[in-house]
Amino acid sequence: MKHPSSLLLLTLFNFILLFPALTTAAEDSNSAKQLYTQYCTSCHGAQRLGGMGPALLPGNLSRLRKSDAAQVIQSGRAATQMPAFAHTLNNTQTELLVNYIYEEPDTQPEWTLADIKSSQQIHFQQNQLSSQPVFQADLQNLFIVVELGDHHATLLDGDTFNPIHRFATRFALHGGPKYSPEGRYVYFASRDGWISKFDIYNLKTVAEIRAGINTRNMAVSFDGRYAMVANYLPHNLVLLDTETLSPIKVIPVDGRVSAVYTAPPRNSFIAALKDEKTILEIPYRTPFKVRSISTDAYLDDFFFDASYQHLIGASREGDRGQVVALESGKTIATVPLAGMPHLGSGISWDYQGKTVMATPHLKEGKISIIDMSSWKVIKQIDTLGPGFFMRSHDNSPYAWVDVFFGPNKDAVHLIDKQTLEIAHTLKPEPGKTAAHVEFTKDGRHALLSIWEDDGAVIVYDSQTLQEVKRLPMRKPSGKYNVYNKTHYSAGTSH
Ligand code: DHE
Repeated sequence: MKHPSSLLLLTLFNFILLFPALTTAAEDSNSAKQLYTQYCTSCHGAQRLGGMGPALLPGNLSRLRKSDAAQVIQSGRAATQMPAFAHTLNNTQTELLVNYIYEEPDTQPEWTLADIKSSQQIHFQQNQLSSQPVFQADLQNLFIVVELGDHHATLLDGDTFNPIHRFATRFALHGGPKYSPEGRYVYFASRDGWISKFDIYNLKTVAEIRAGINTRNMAVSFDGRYAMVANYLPHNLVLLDTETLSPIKVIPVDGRVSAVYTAPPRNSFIAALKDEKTILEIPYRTPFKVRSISTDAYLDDFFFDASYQHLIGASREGDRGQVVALESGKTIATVPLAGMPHLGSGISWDYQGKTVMATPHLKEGKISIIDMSSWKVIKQIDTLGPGFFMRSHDNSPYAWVDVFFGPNKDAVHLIDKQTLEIAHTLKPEPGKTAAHVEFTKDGRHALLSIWEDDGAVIVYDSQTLQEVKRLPMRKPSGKYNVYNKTHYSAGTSH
């Protein structure tokens, strides 16, 4: 047995040894929190639940090593709004932040069916509103333009290019809004989980609901009855009834959902997971039973052939795409595609009697052209830098692609769809980001964003490439034409 004085000495010794360590740990955690508040909260949310940027919780970072997370903090992340902090944060501060974002939160974030239900806001009952539009225009040739600069959207007449109505949206919309089949309603998803239903005929937001904490995107069924929301947090898909946006079902999944799309000929929604090598198919009918298809790789981004028999998907890190036959669930081909192909931006057209698809790459200045019957890359076109969005129209000889990243962000290439060469390069406003094109219903005009806070939408004659009109807008991002979207035009996003 030890003498009491030696015990005291030992305790003191331990205290001296431990105290600085304890203080440092406490200080570390405080300063990590301070650093997080100062540099990360505005995009990733005070509780790390996501906002403009994704949620930063261990469950959502499972595919990212800590060393890679440190690299992202120091150098930024390609193809996202994440800036580089190398000049602001030293290595110790970066390490503190990395450890902080991999810590489990004090309370696990939850967003249950009850939470979803209680967030629902019905601003107008559908039967109180007119079934006739309160303005005159070709209802099939309307555009919704999302203005990220001040979180608004503009309804634009696609014949006169006059704005019809400008309205507030939720914070940080992401992904293309989705129309009901006849084009009366448009549904928006925000990165922080809000789904809004806007009645175009009455110019009113009629219903809203928060379907998740950190949302990826949403899809609307071909018949317009259901909306499916893909979430990063919680890890689930949420099925809504489009009439009131009431939730029908929460489908828990393993990890984050990469994206969900509607597959009209299959009468189903198709989603892919980011943290499991899995595709999910959910039919548009009760009881919405989930079919699970295993894949050989993670799918961060994917695209379908016109018949929705095949899905081509790729992970951001890999060097090849996978082609999955949806009926059999088998991977039938791999396609060499390095440099982060952005398959979600892919478009397709007829080339020498076959269908080809084109995809930009987020990390390399090139466009890959893939033969959709042999699944071979038939050409890679060098561009002035990595692009984000591609668009065309059956009546346009060109596929338009931006150069979203790098010093040539003000350039837009027009690829001749029959020679597969760059036919023109436009610089609509030197020094300003030019991005995302959409065509009018007849393809005669192409609308392009000057993606800046004091930006504009420029209307081009799509044959002569002359500027027809310039409409000032606050950081206009995507533009979505009712006809092209509701008819699943090959040159546009679905
Ligand atoms: Fe997007 C669509 C994923 C970053 C603006 N983007 C999509 C879709 C996916 C996706 C899966 C299709 C959803 C749909 O339309 O239903 N986006 C990703 C990413 O993984 C990535 C690289 C990283 C991330 O932050 O999530 C990313 N996206 C951005 C941006 O930084 C952009 C430029 C600005 C922003 O809003 O955050 C951006 N993404 C868009 C837009 C669309 C989109 C405008 C719709 C394009 C369309 O024409 O349909």
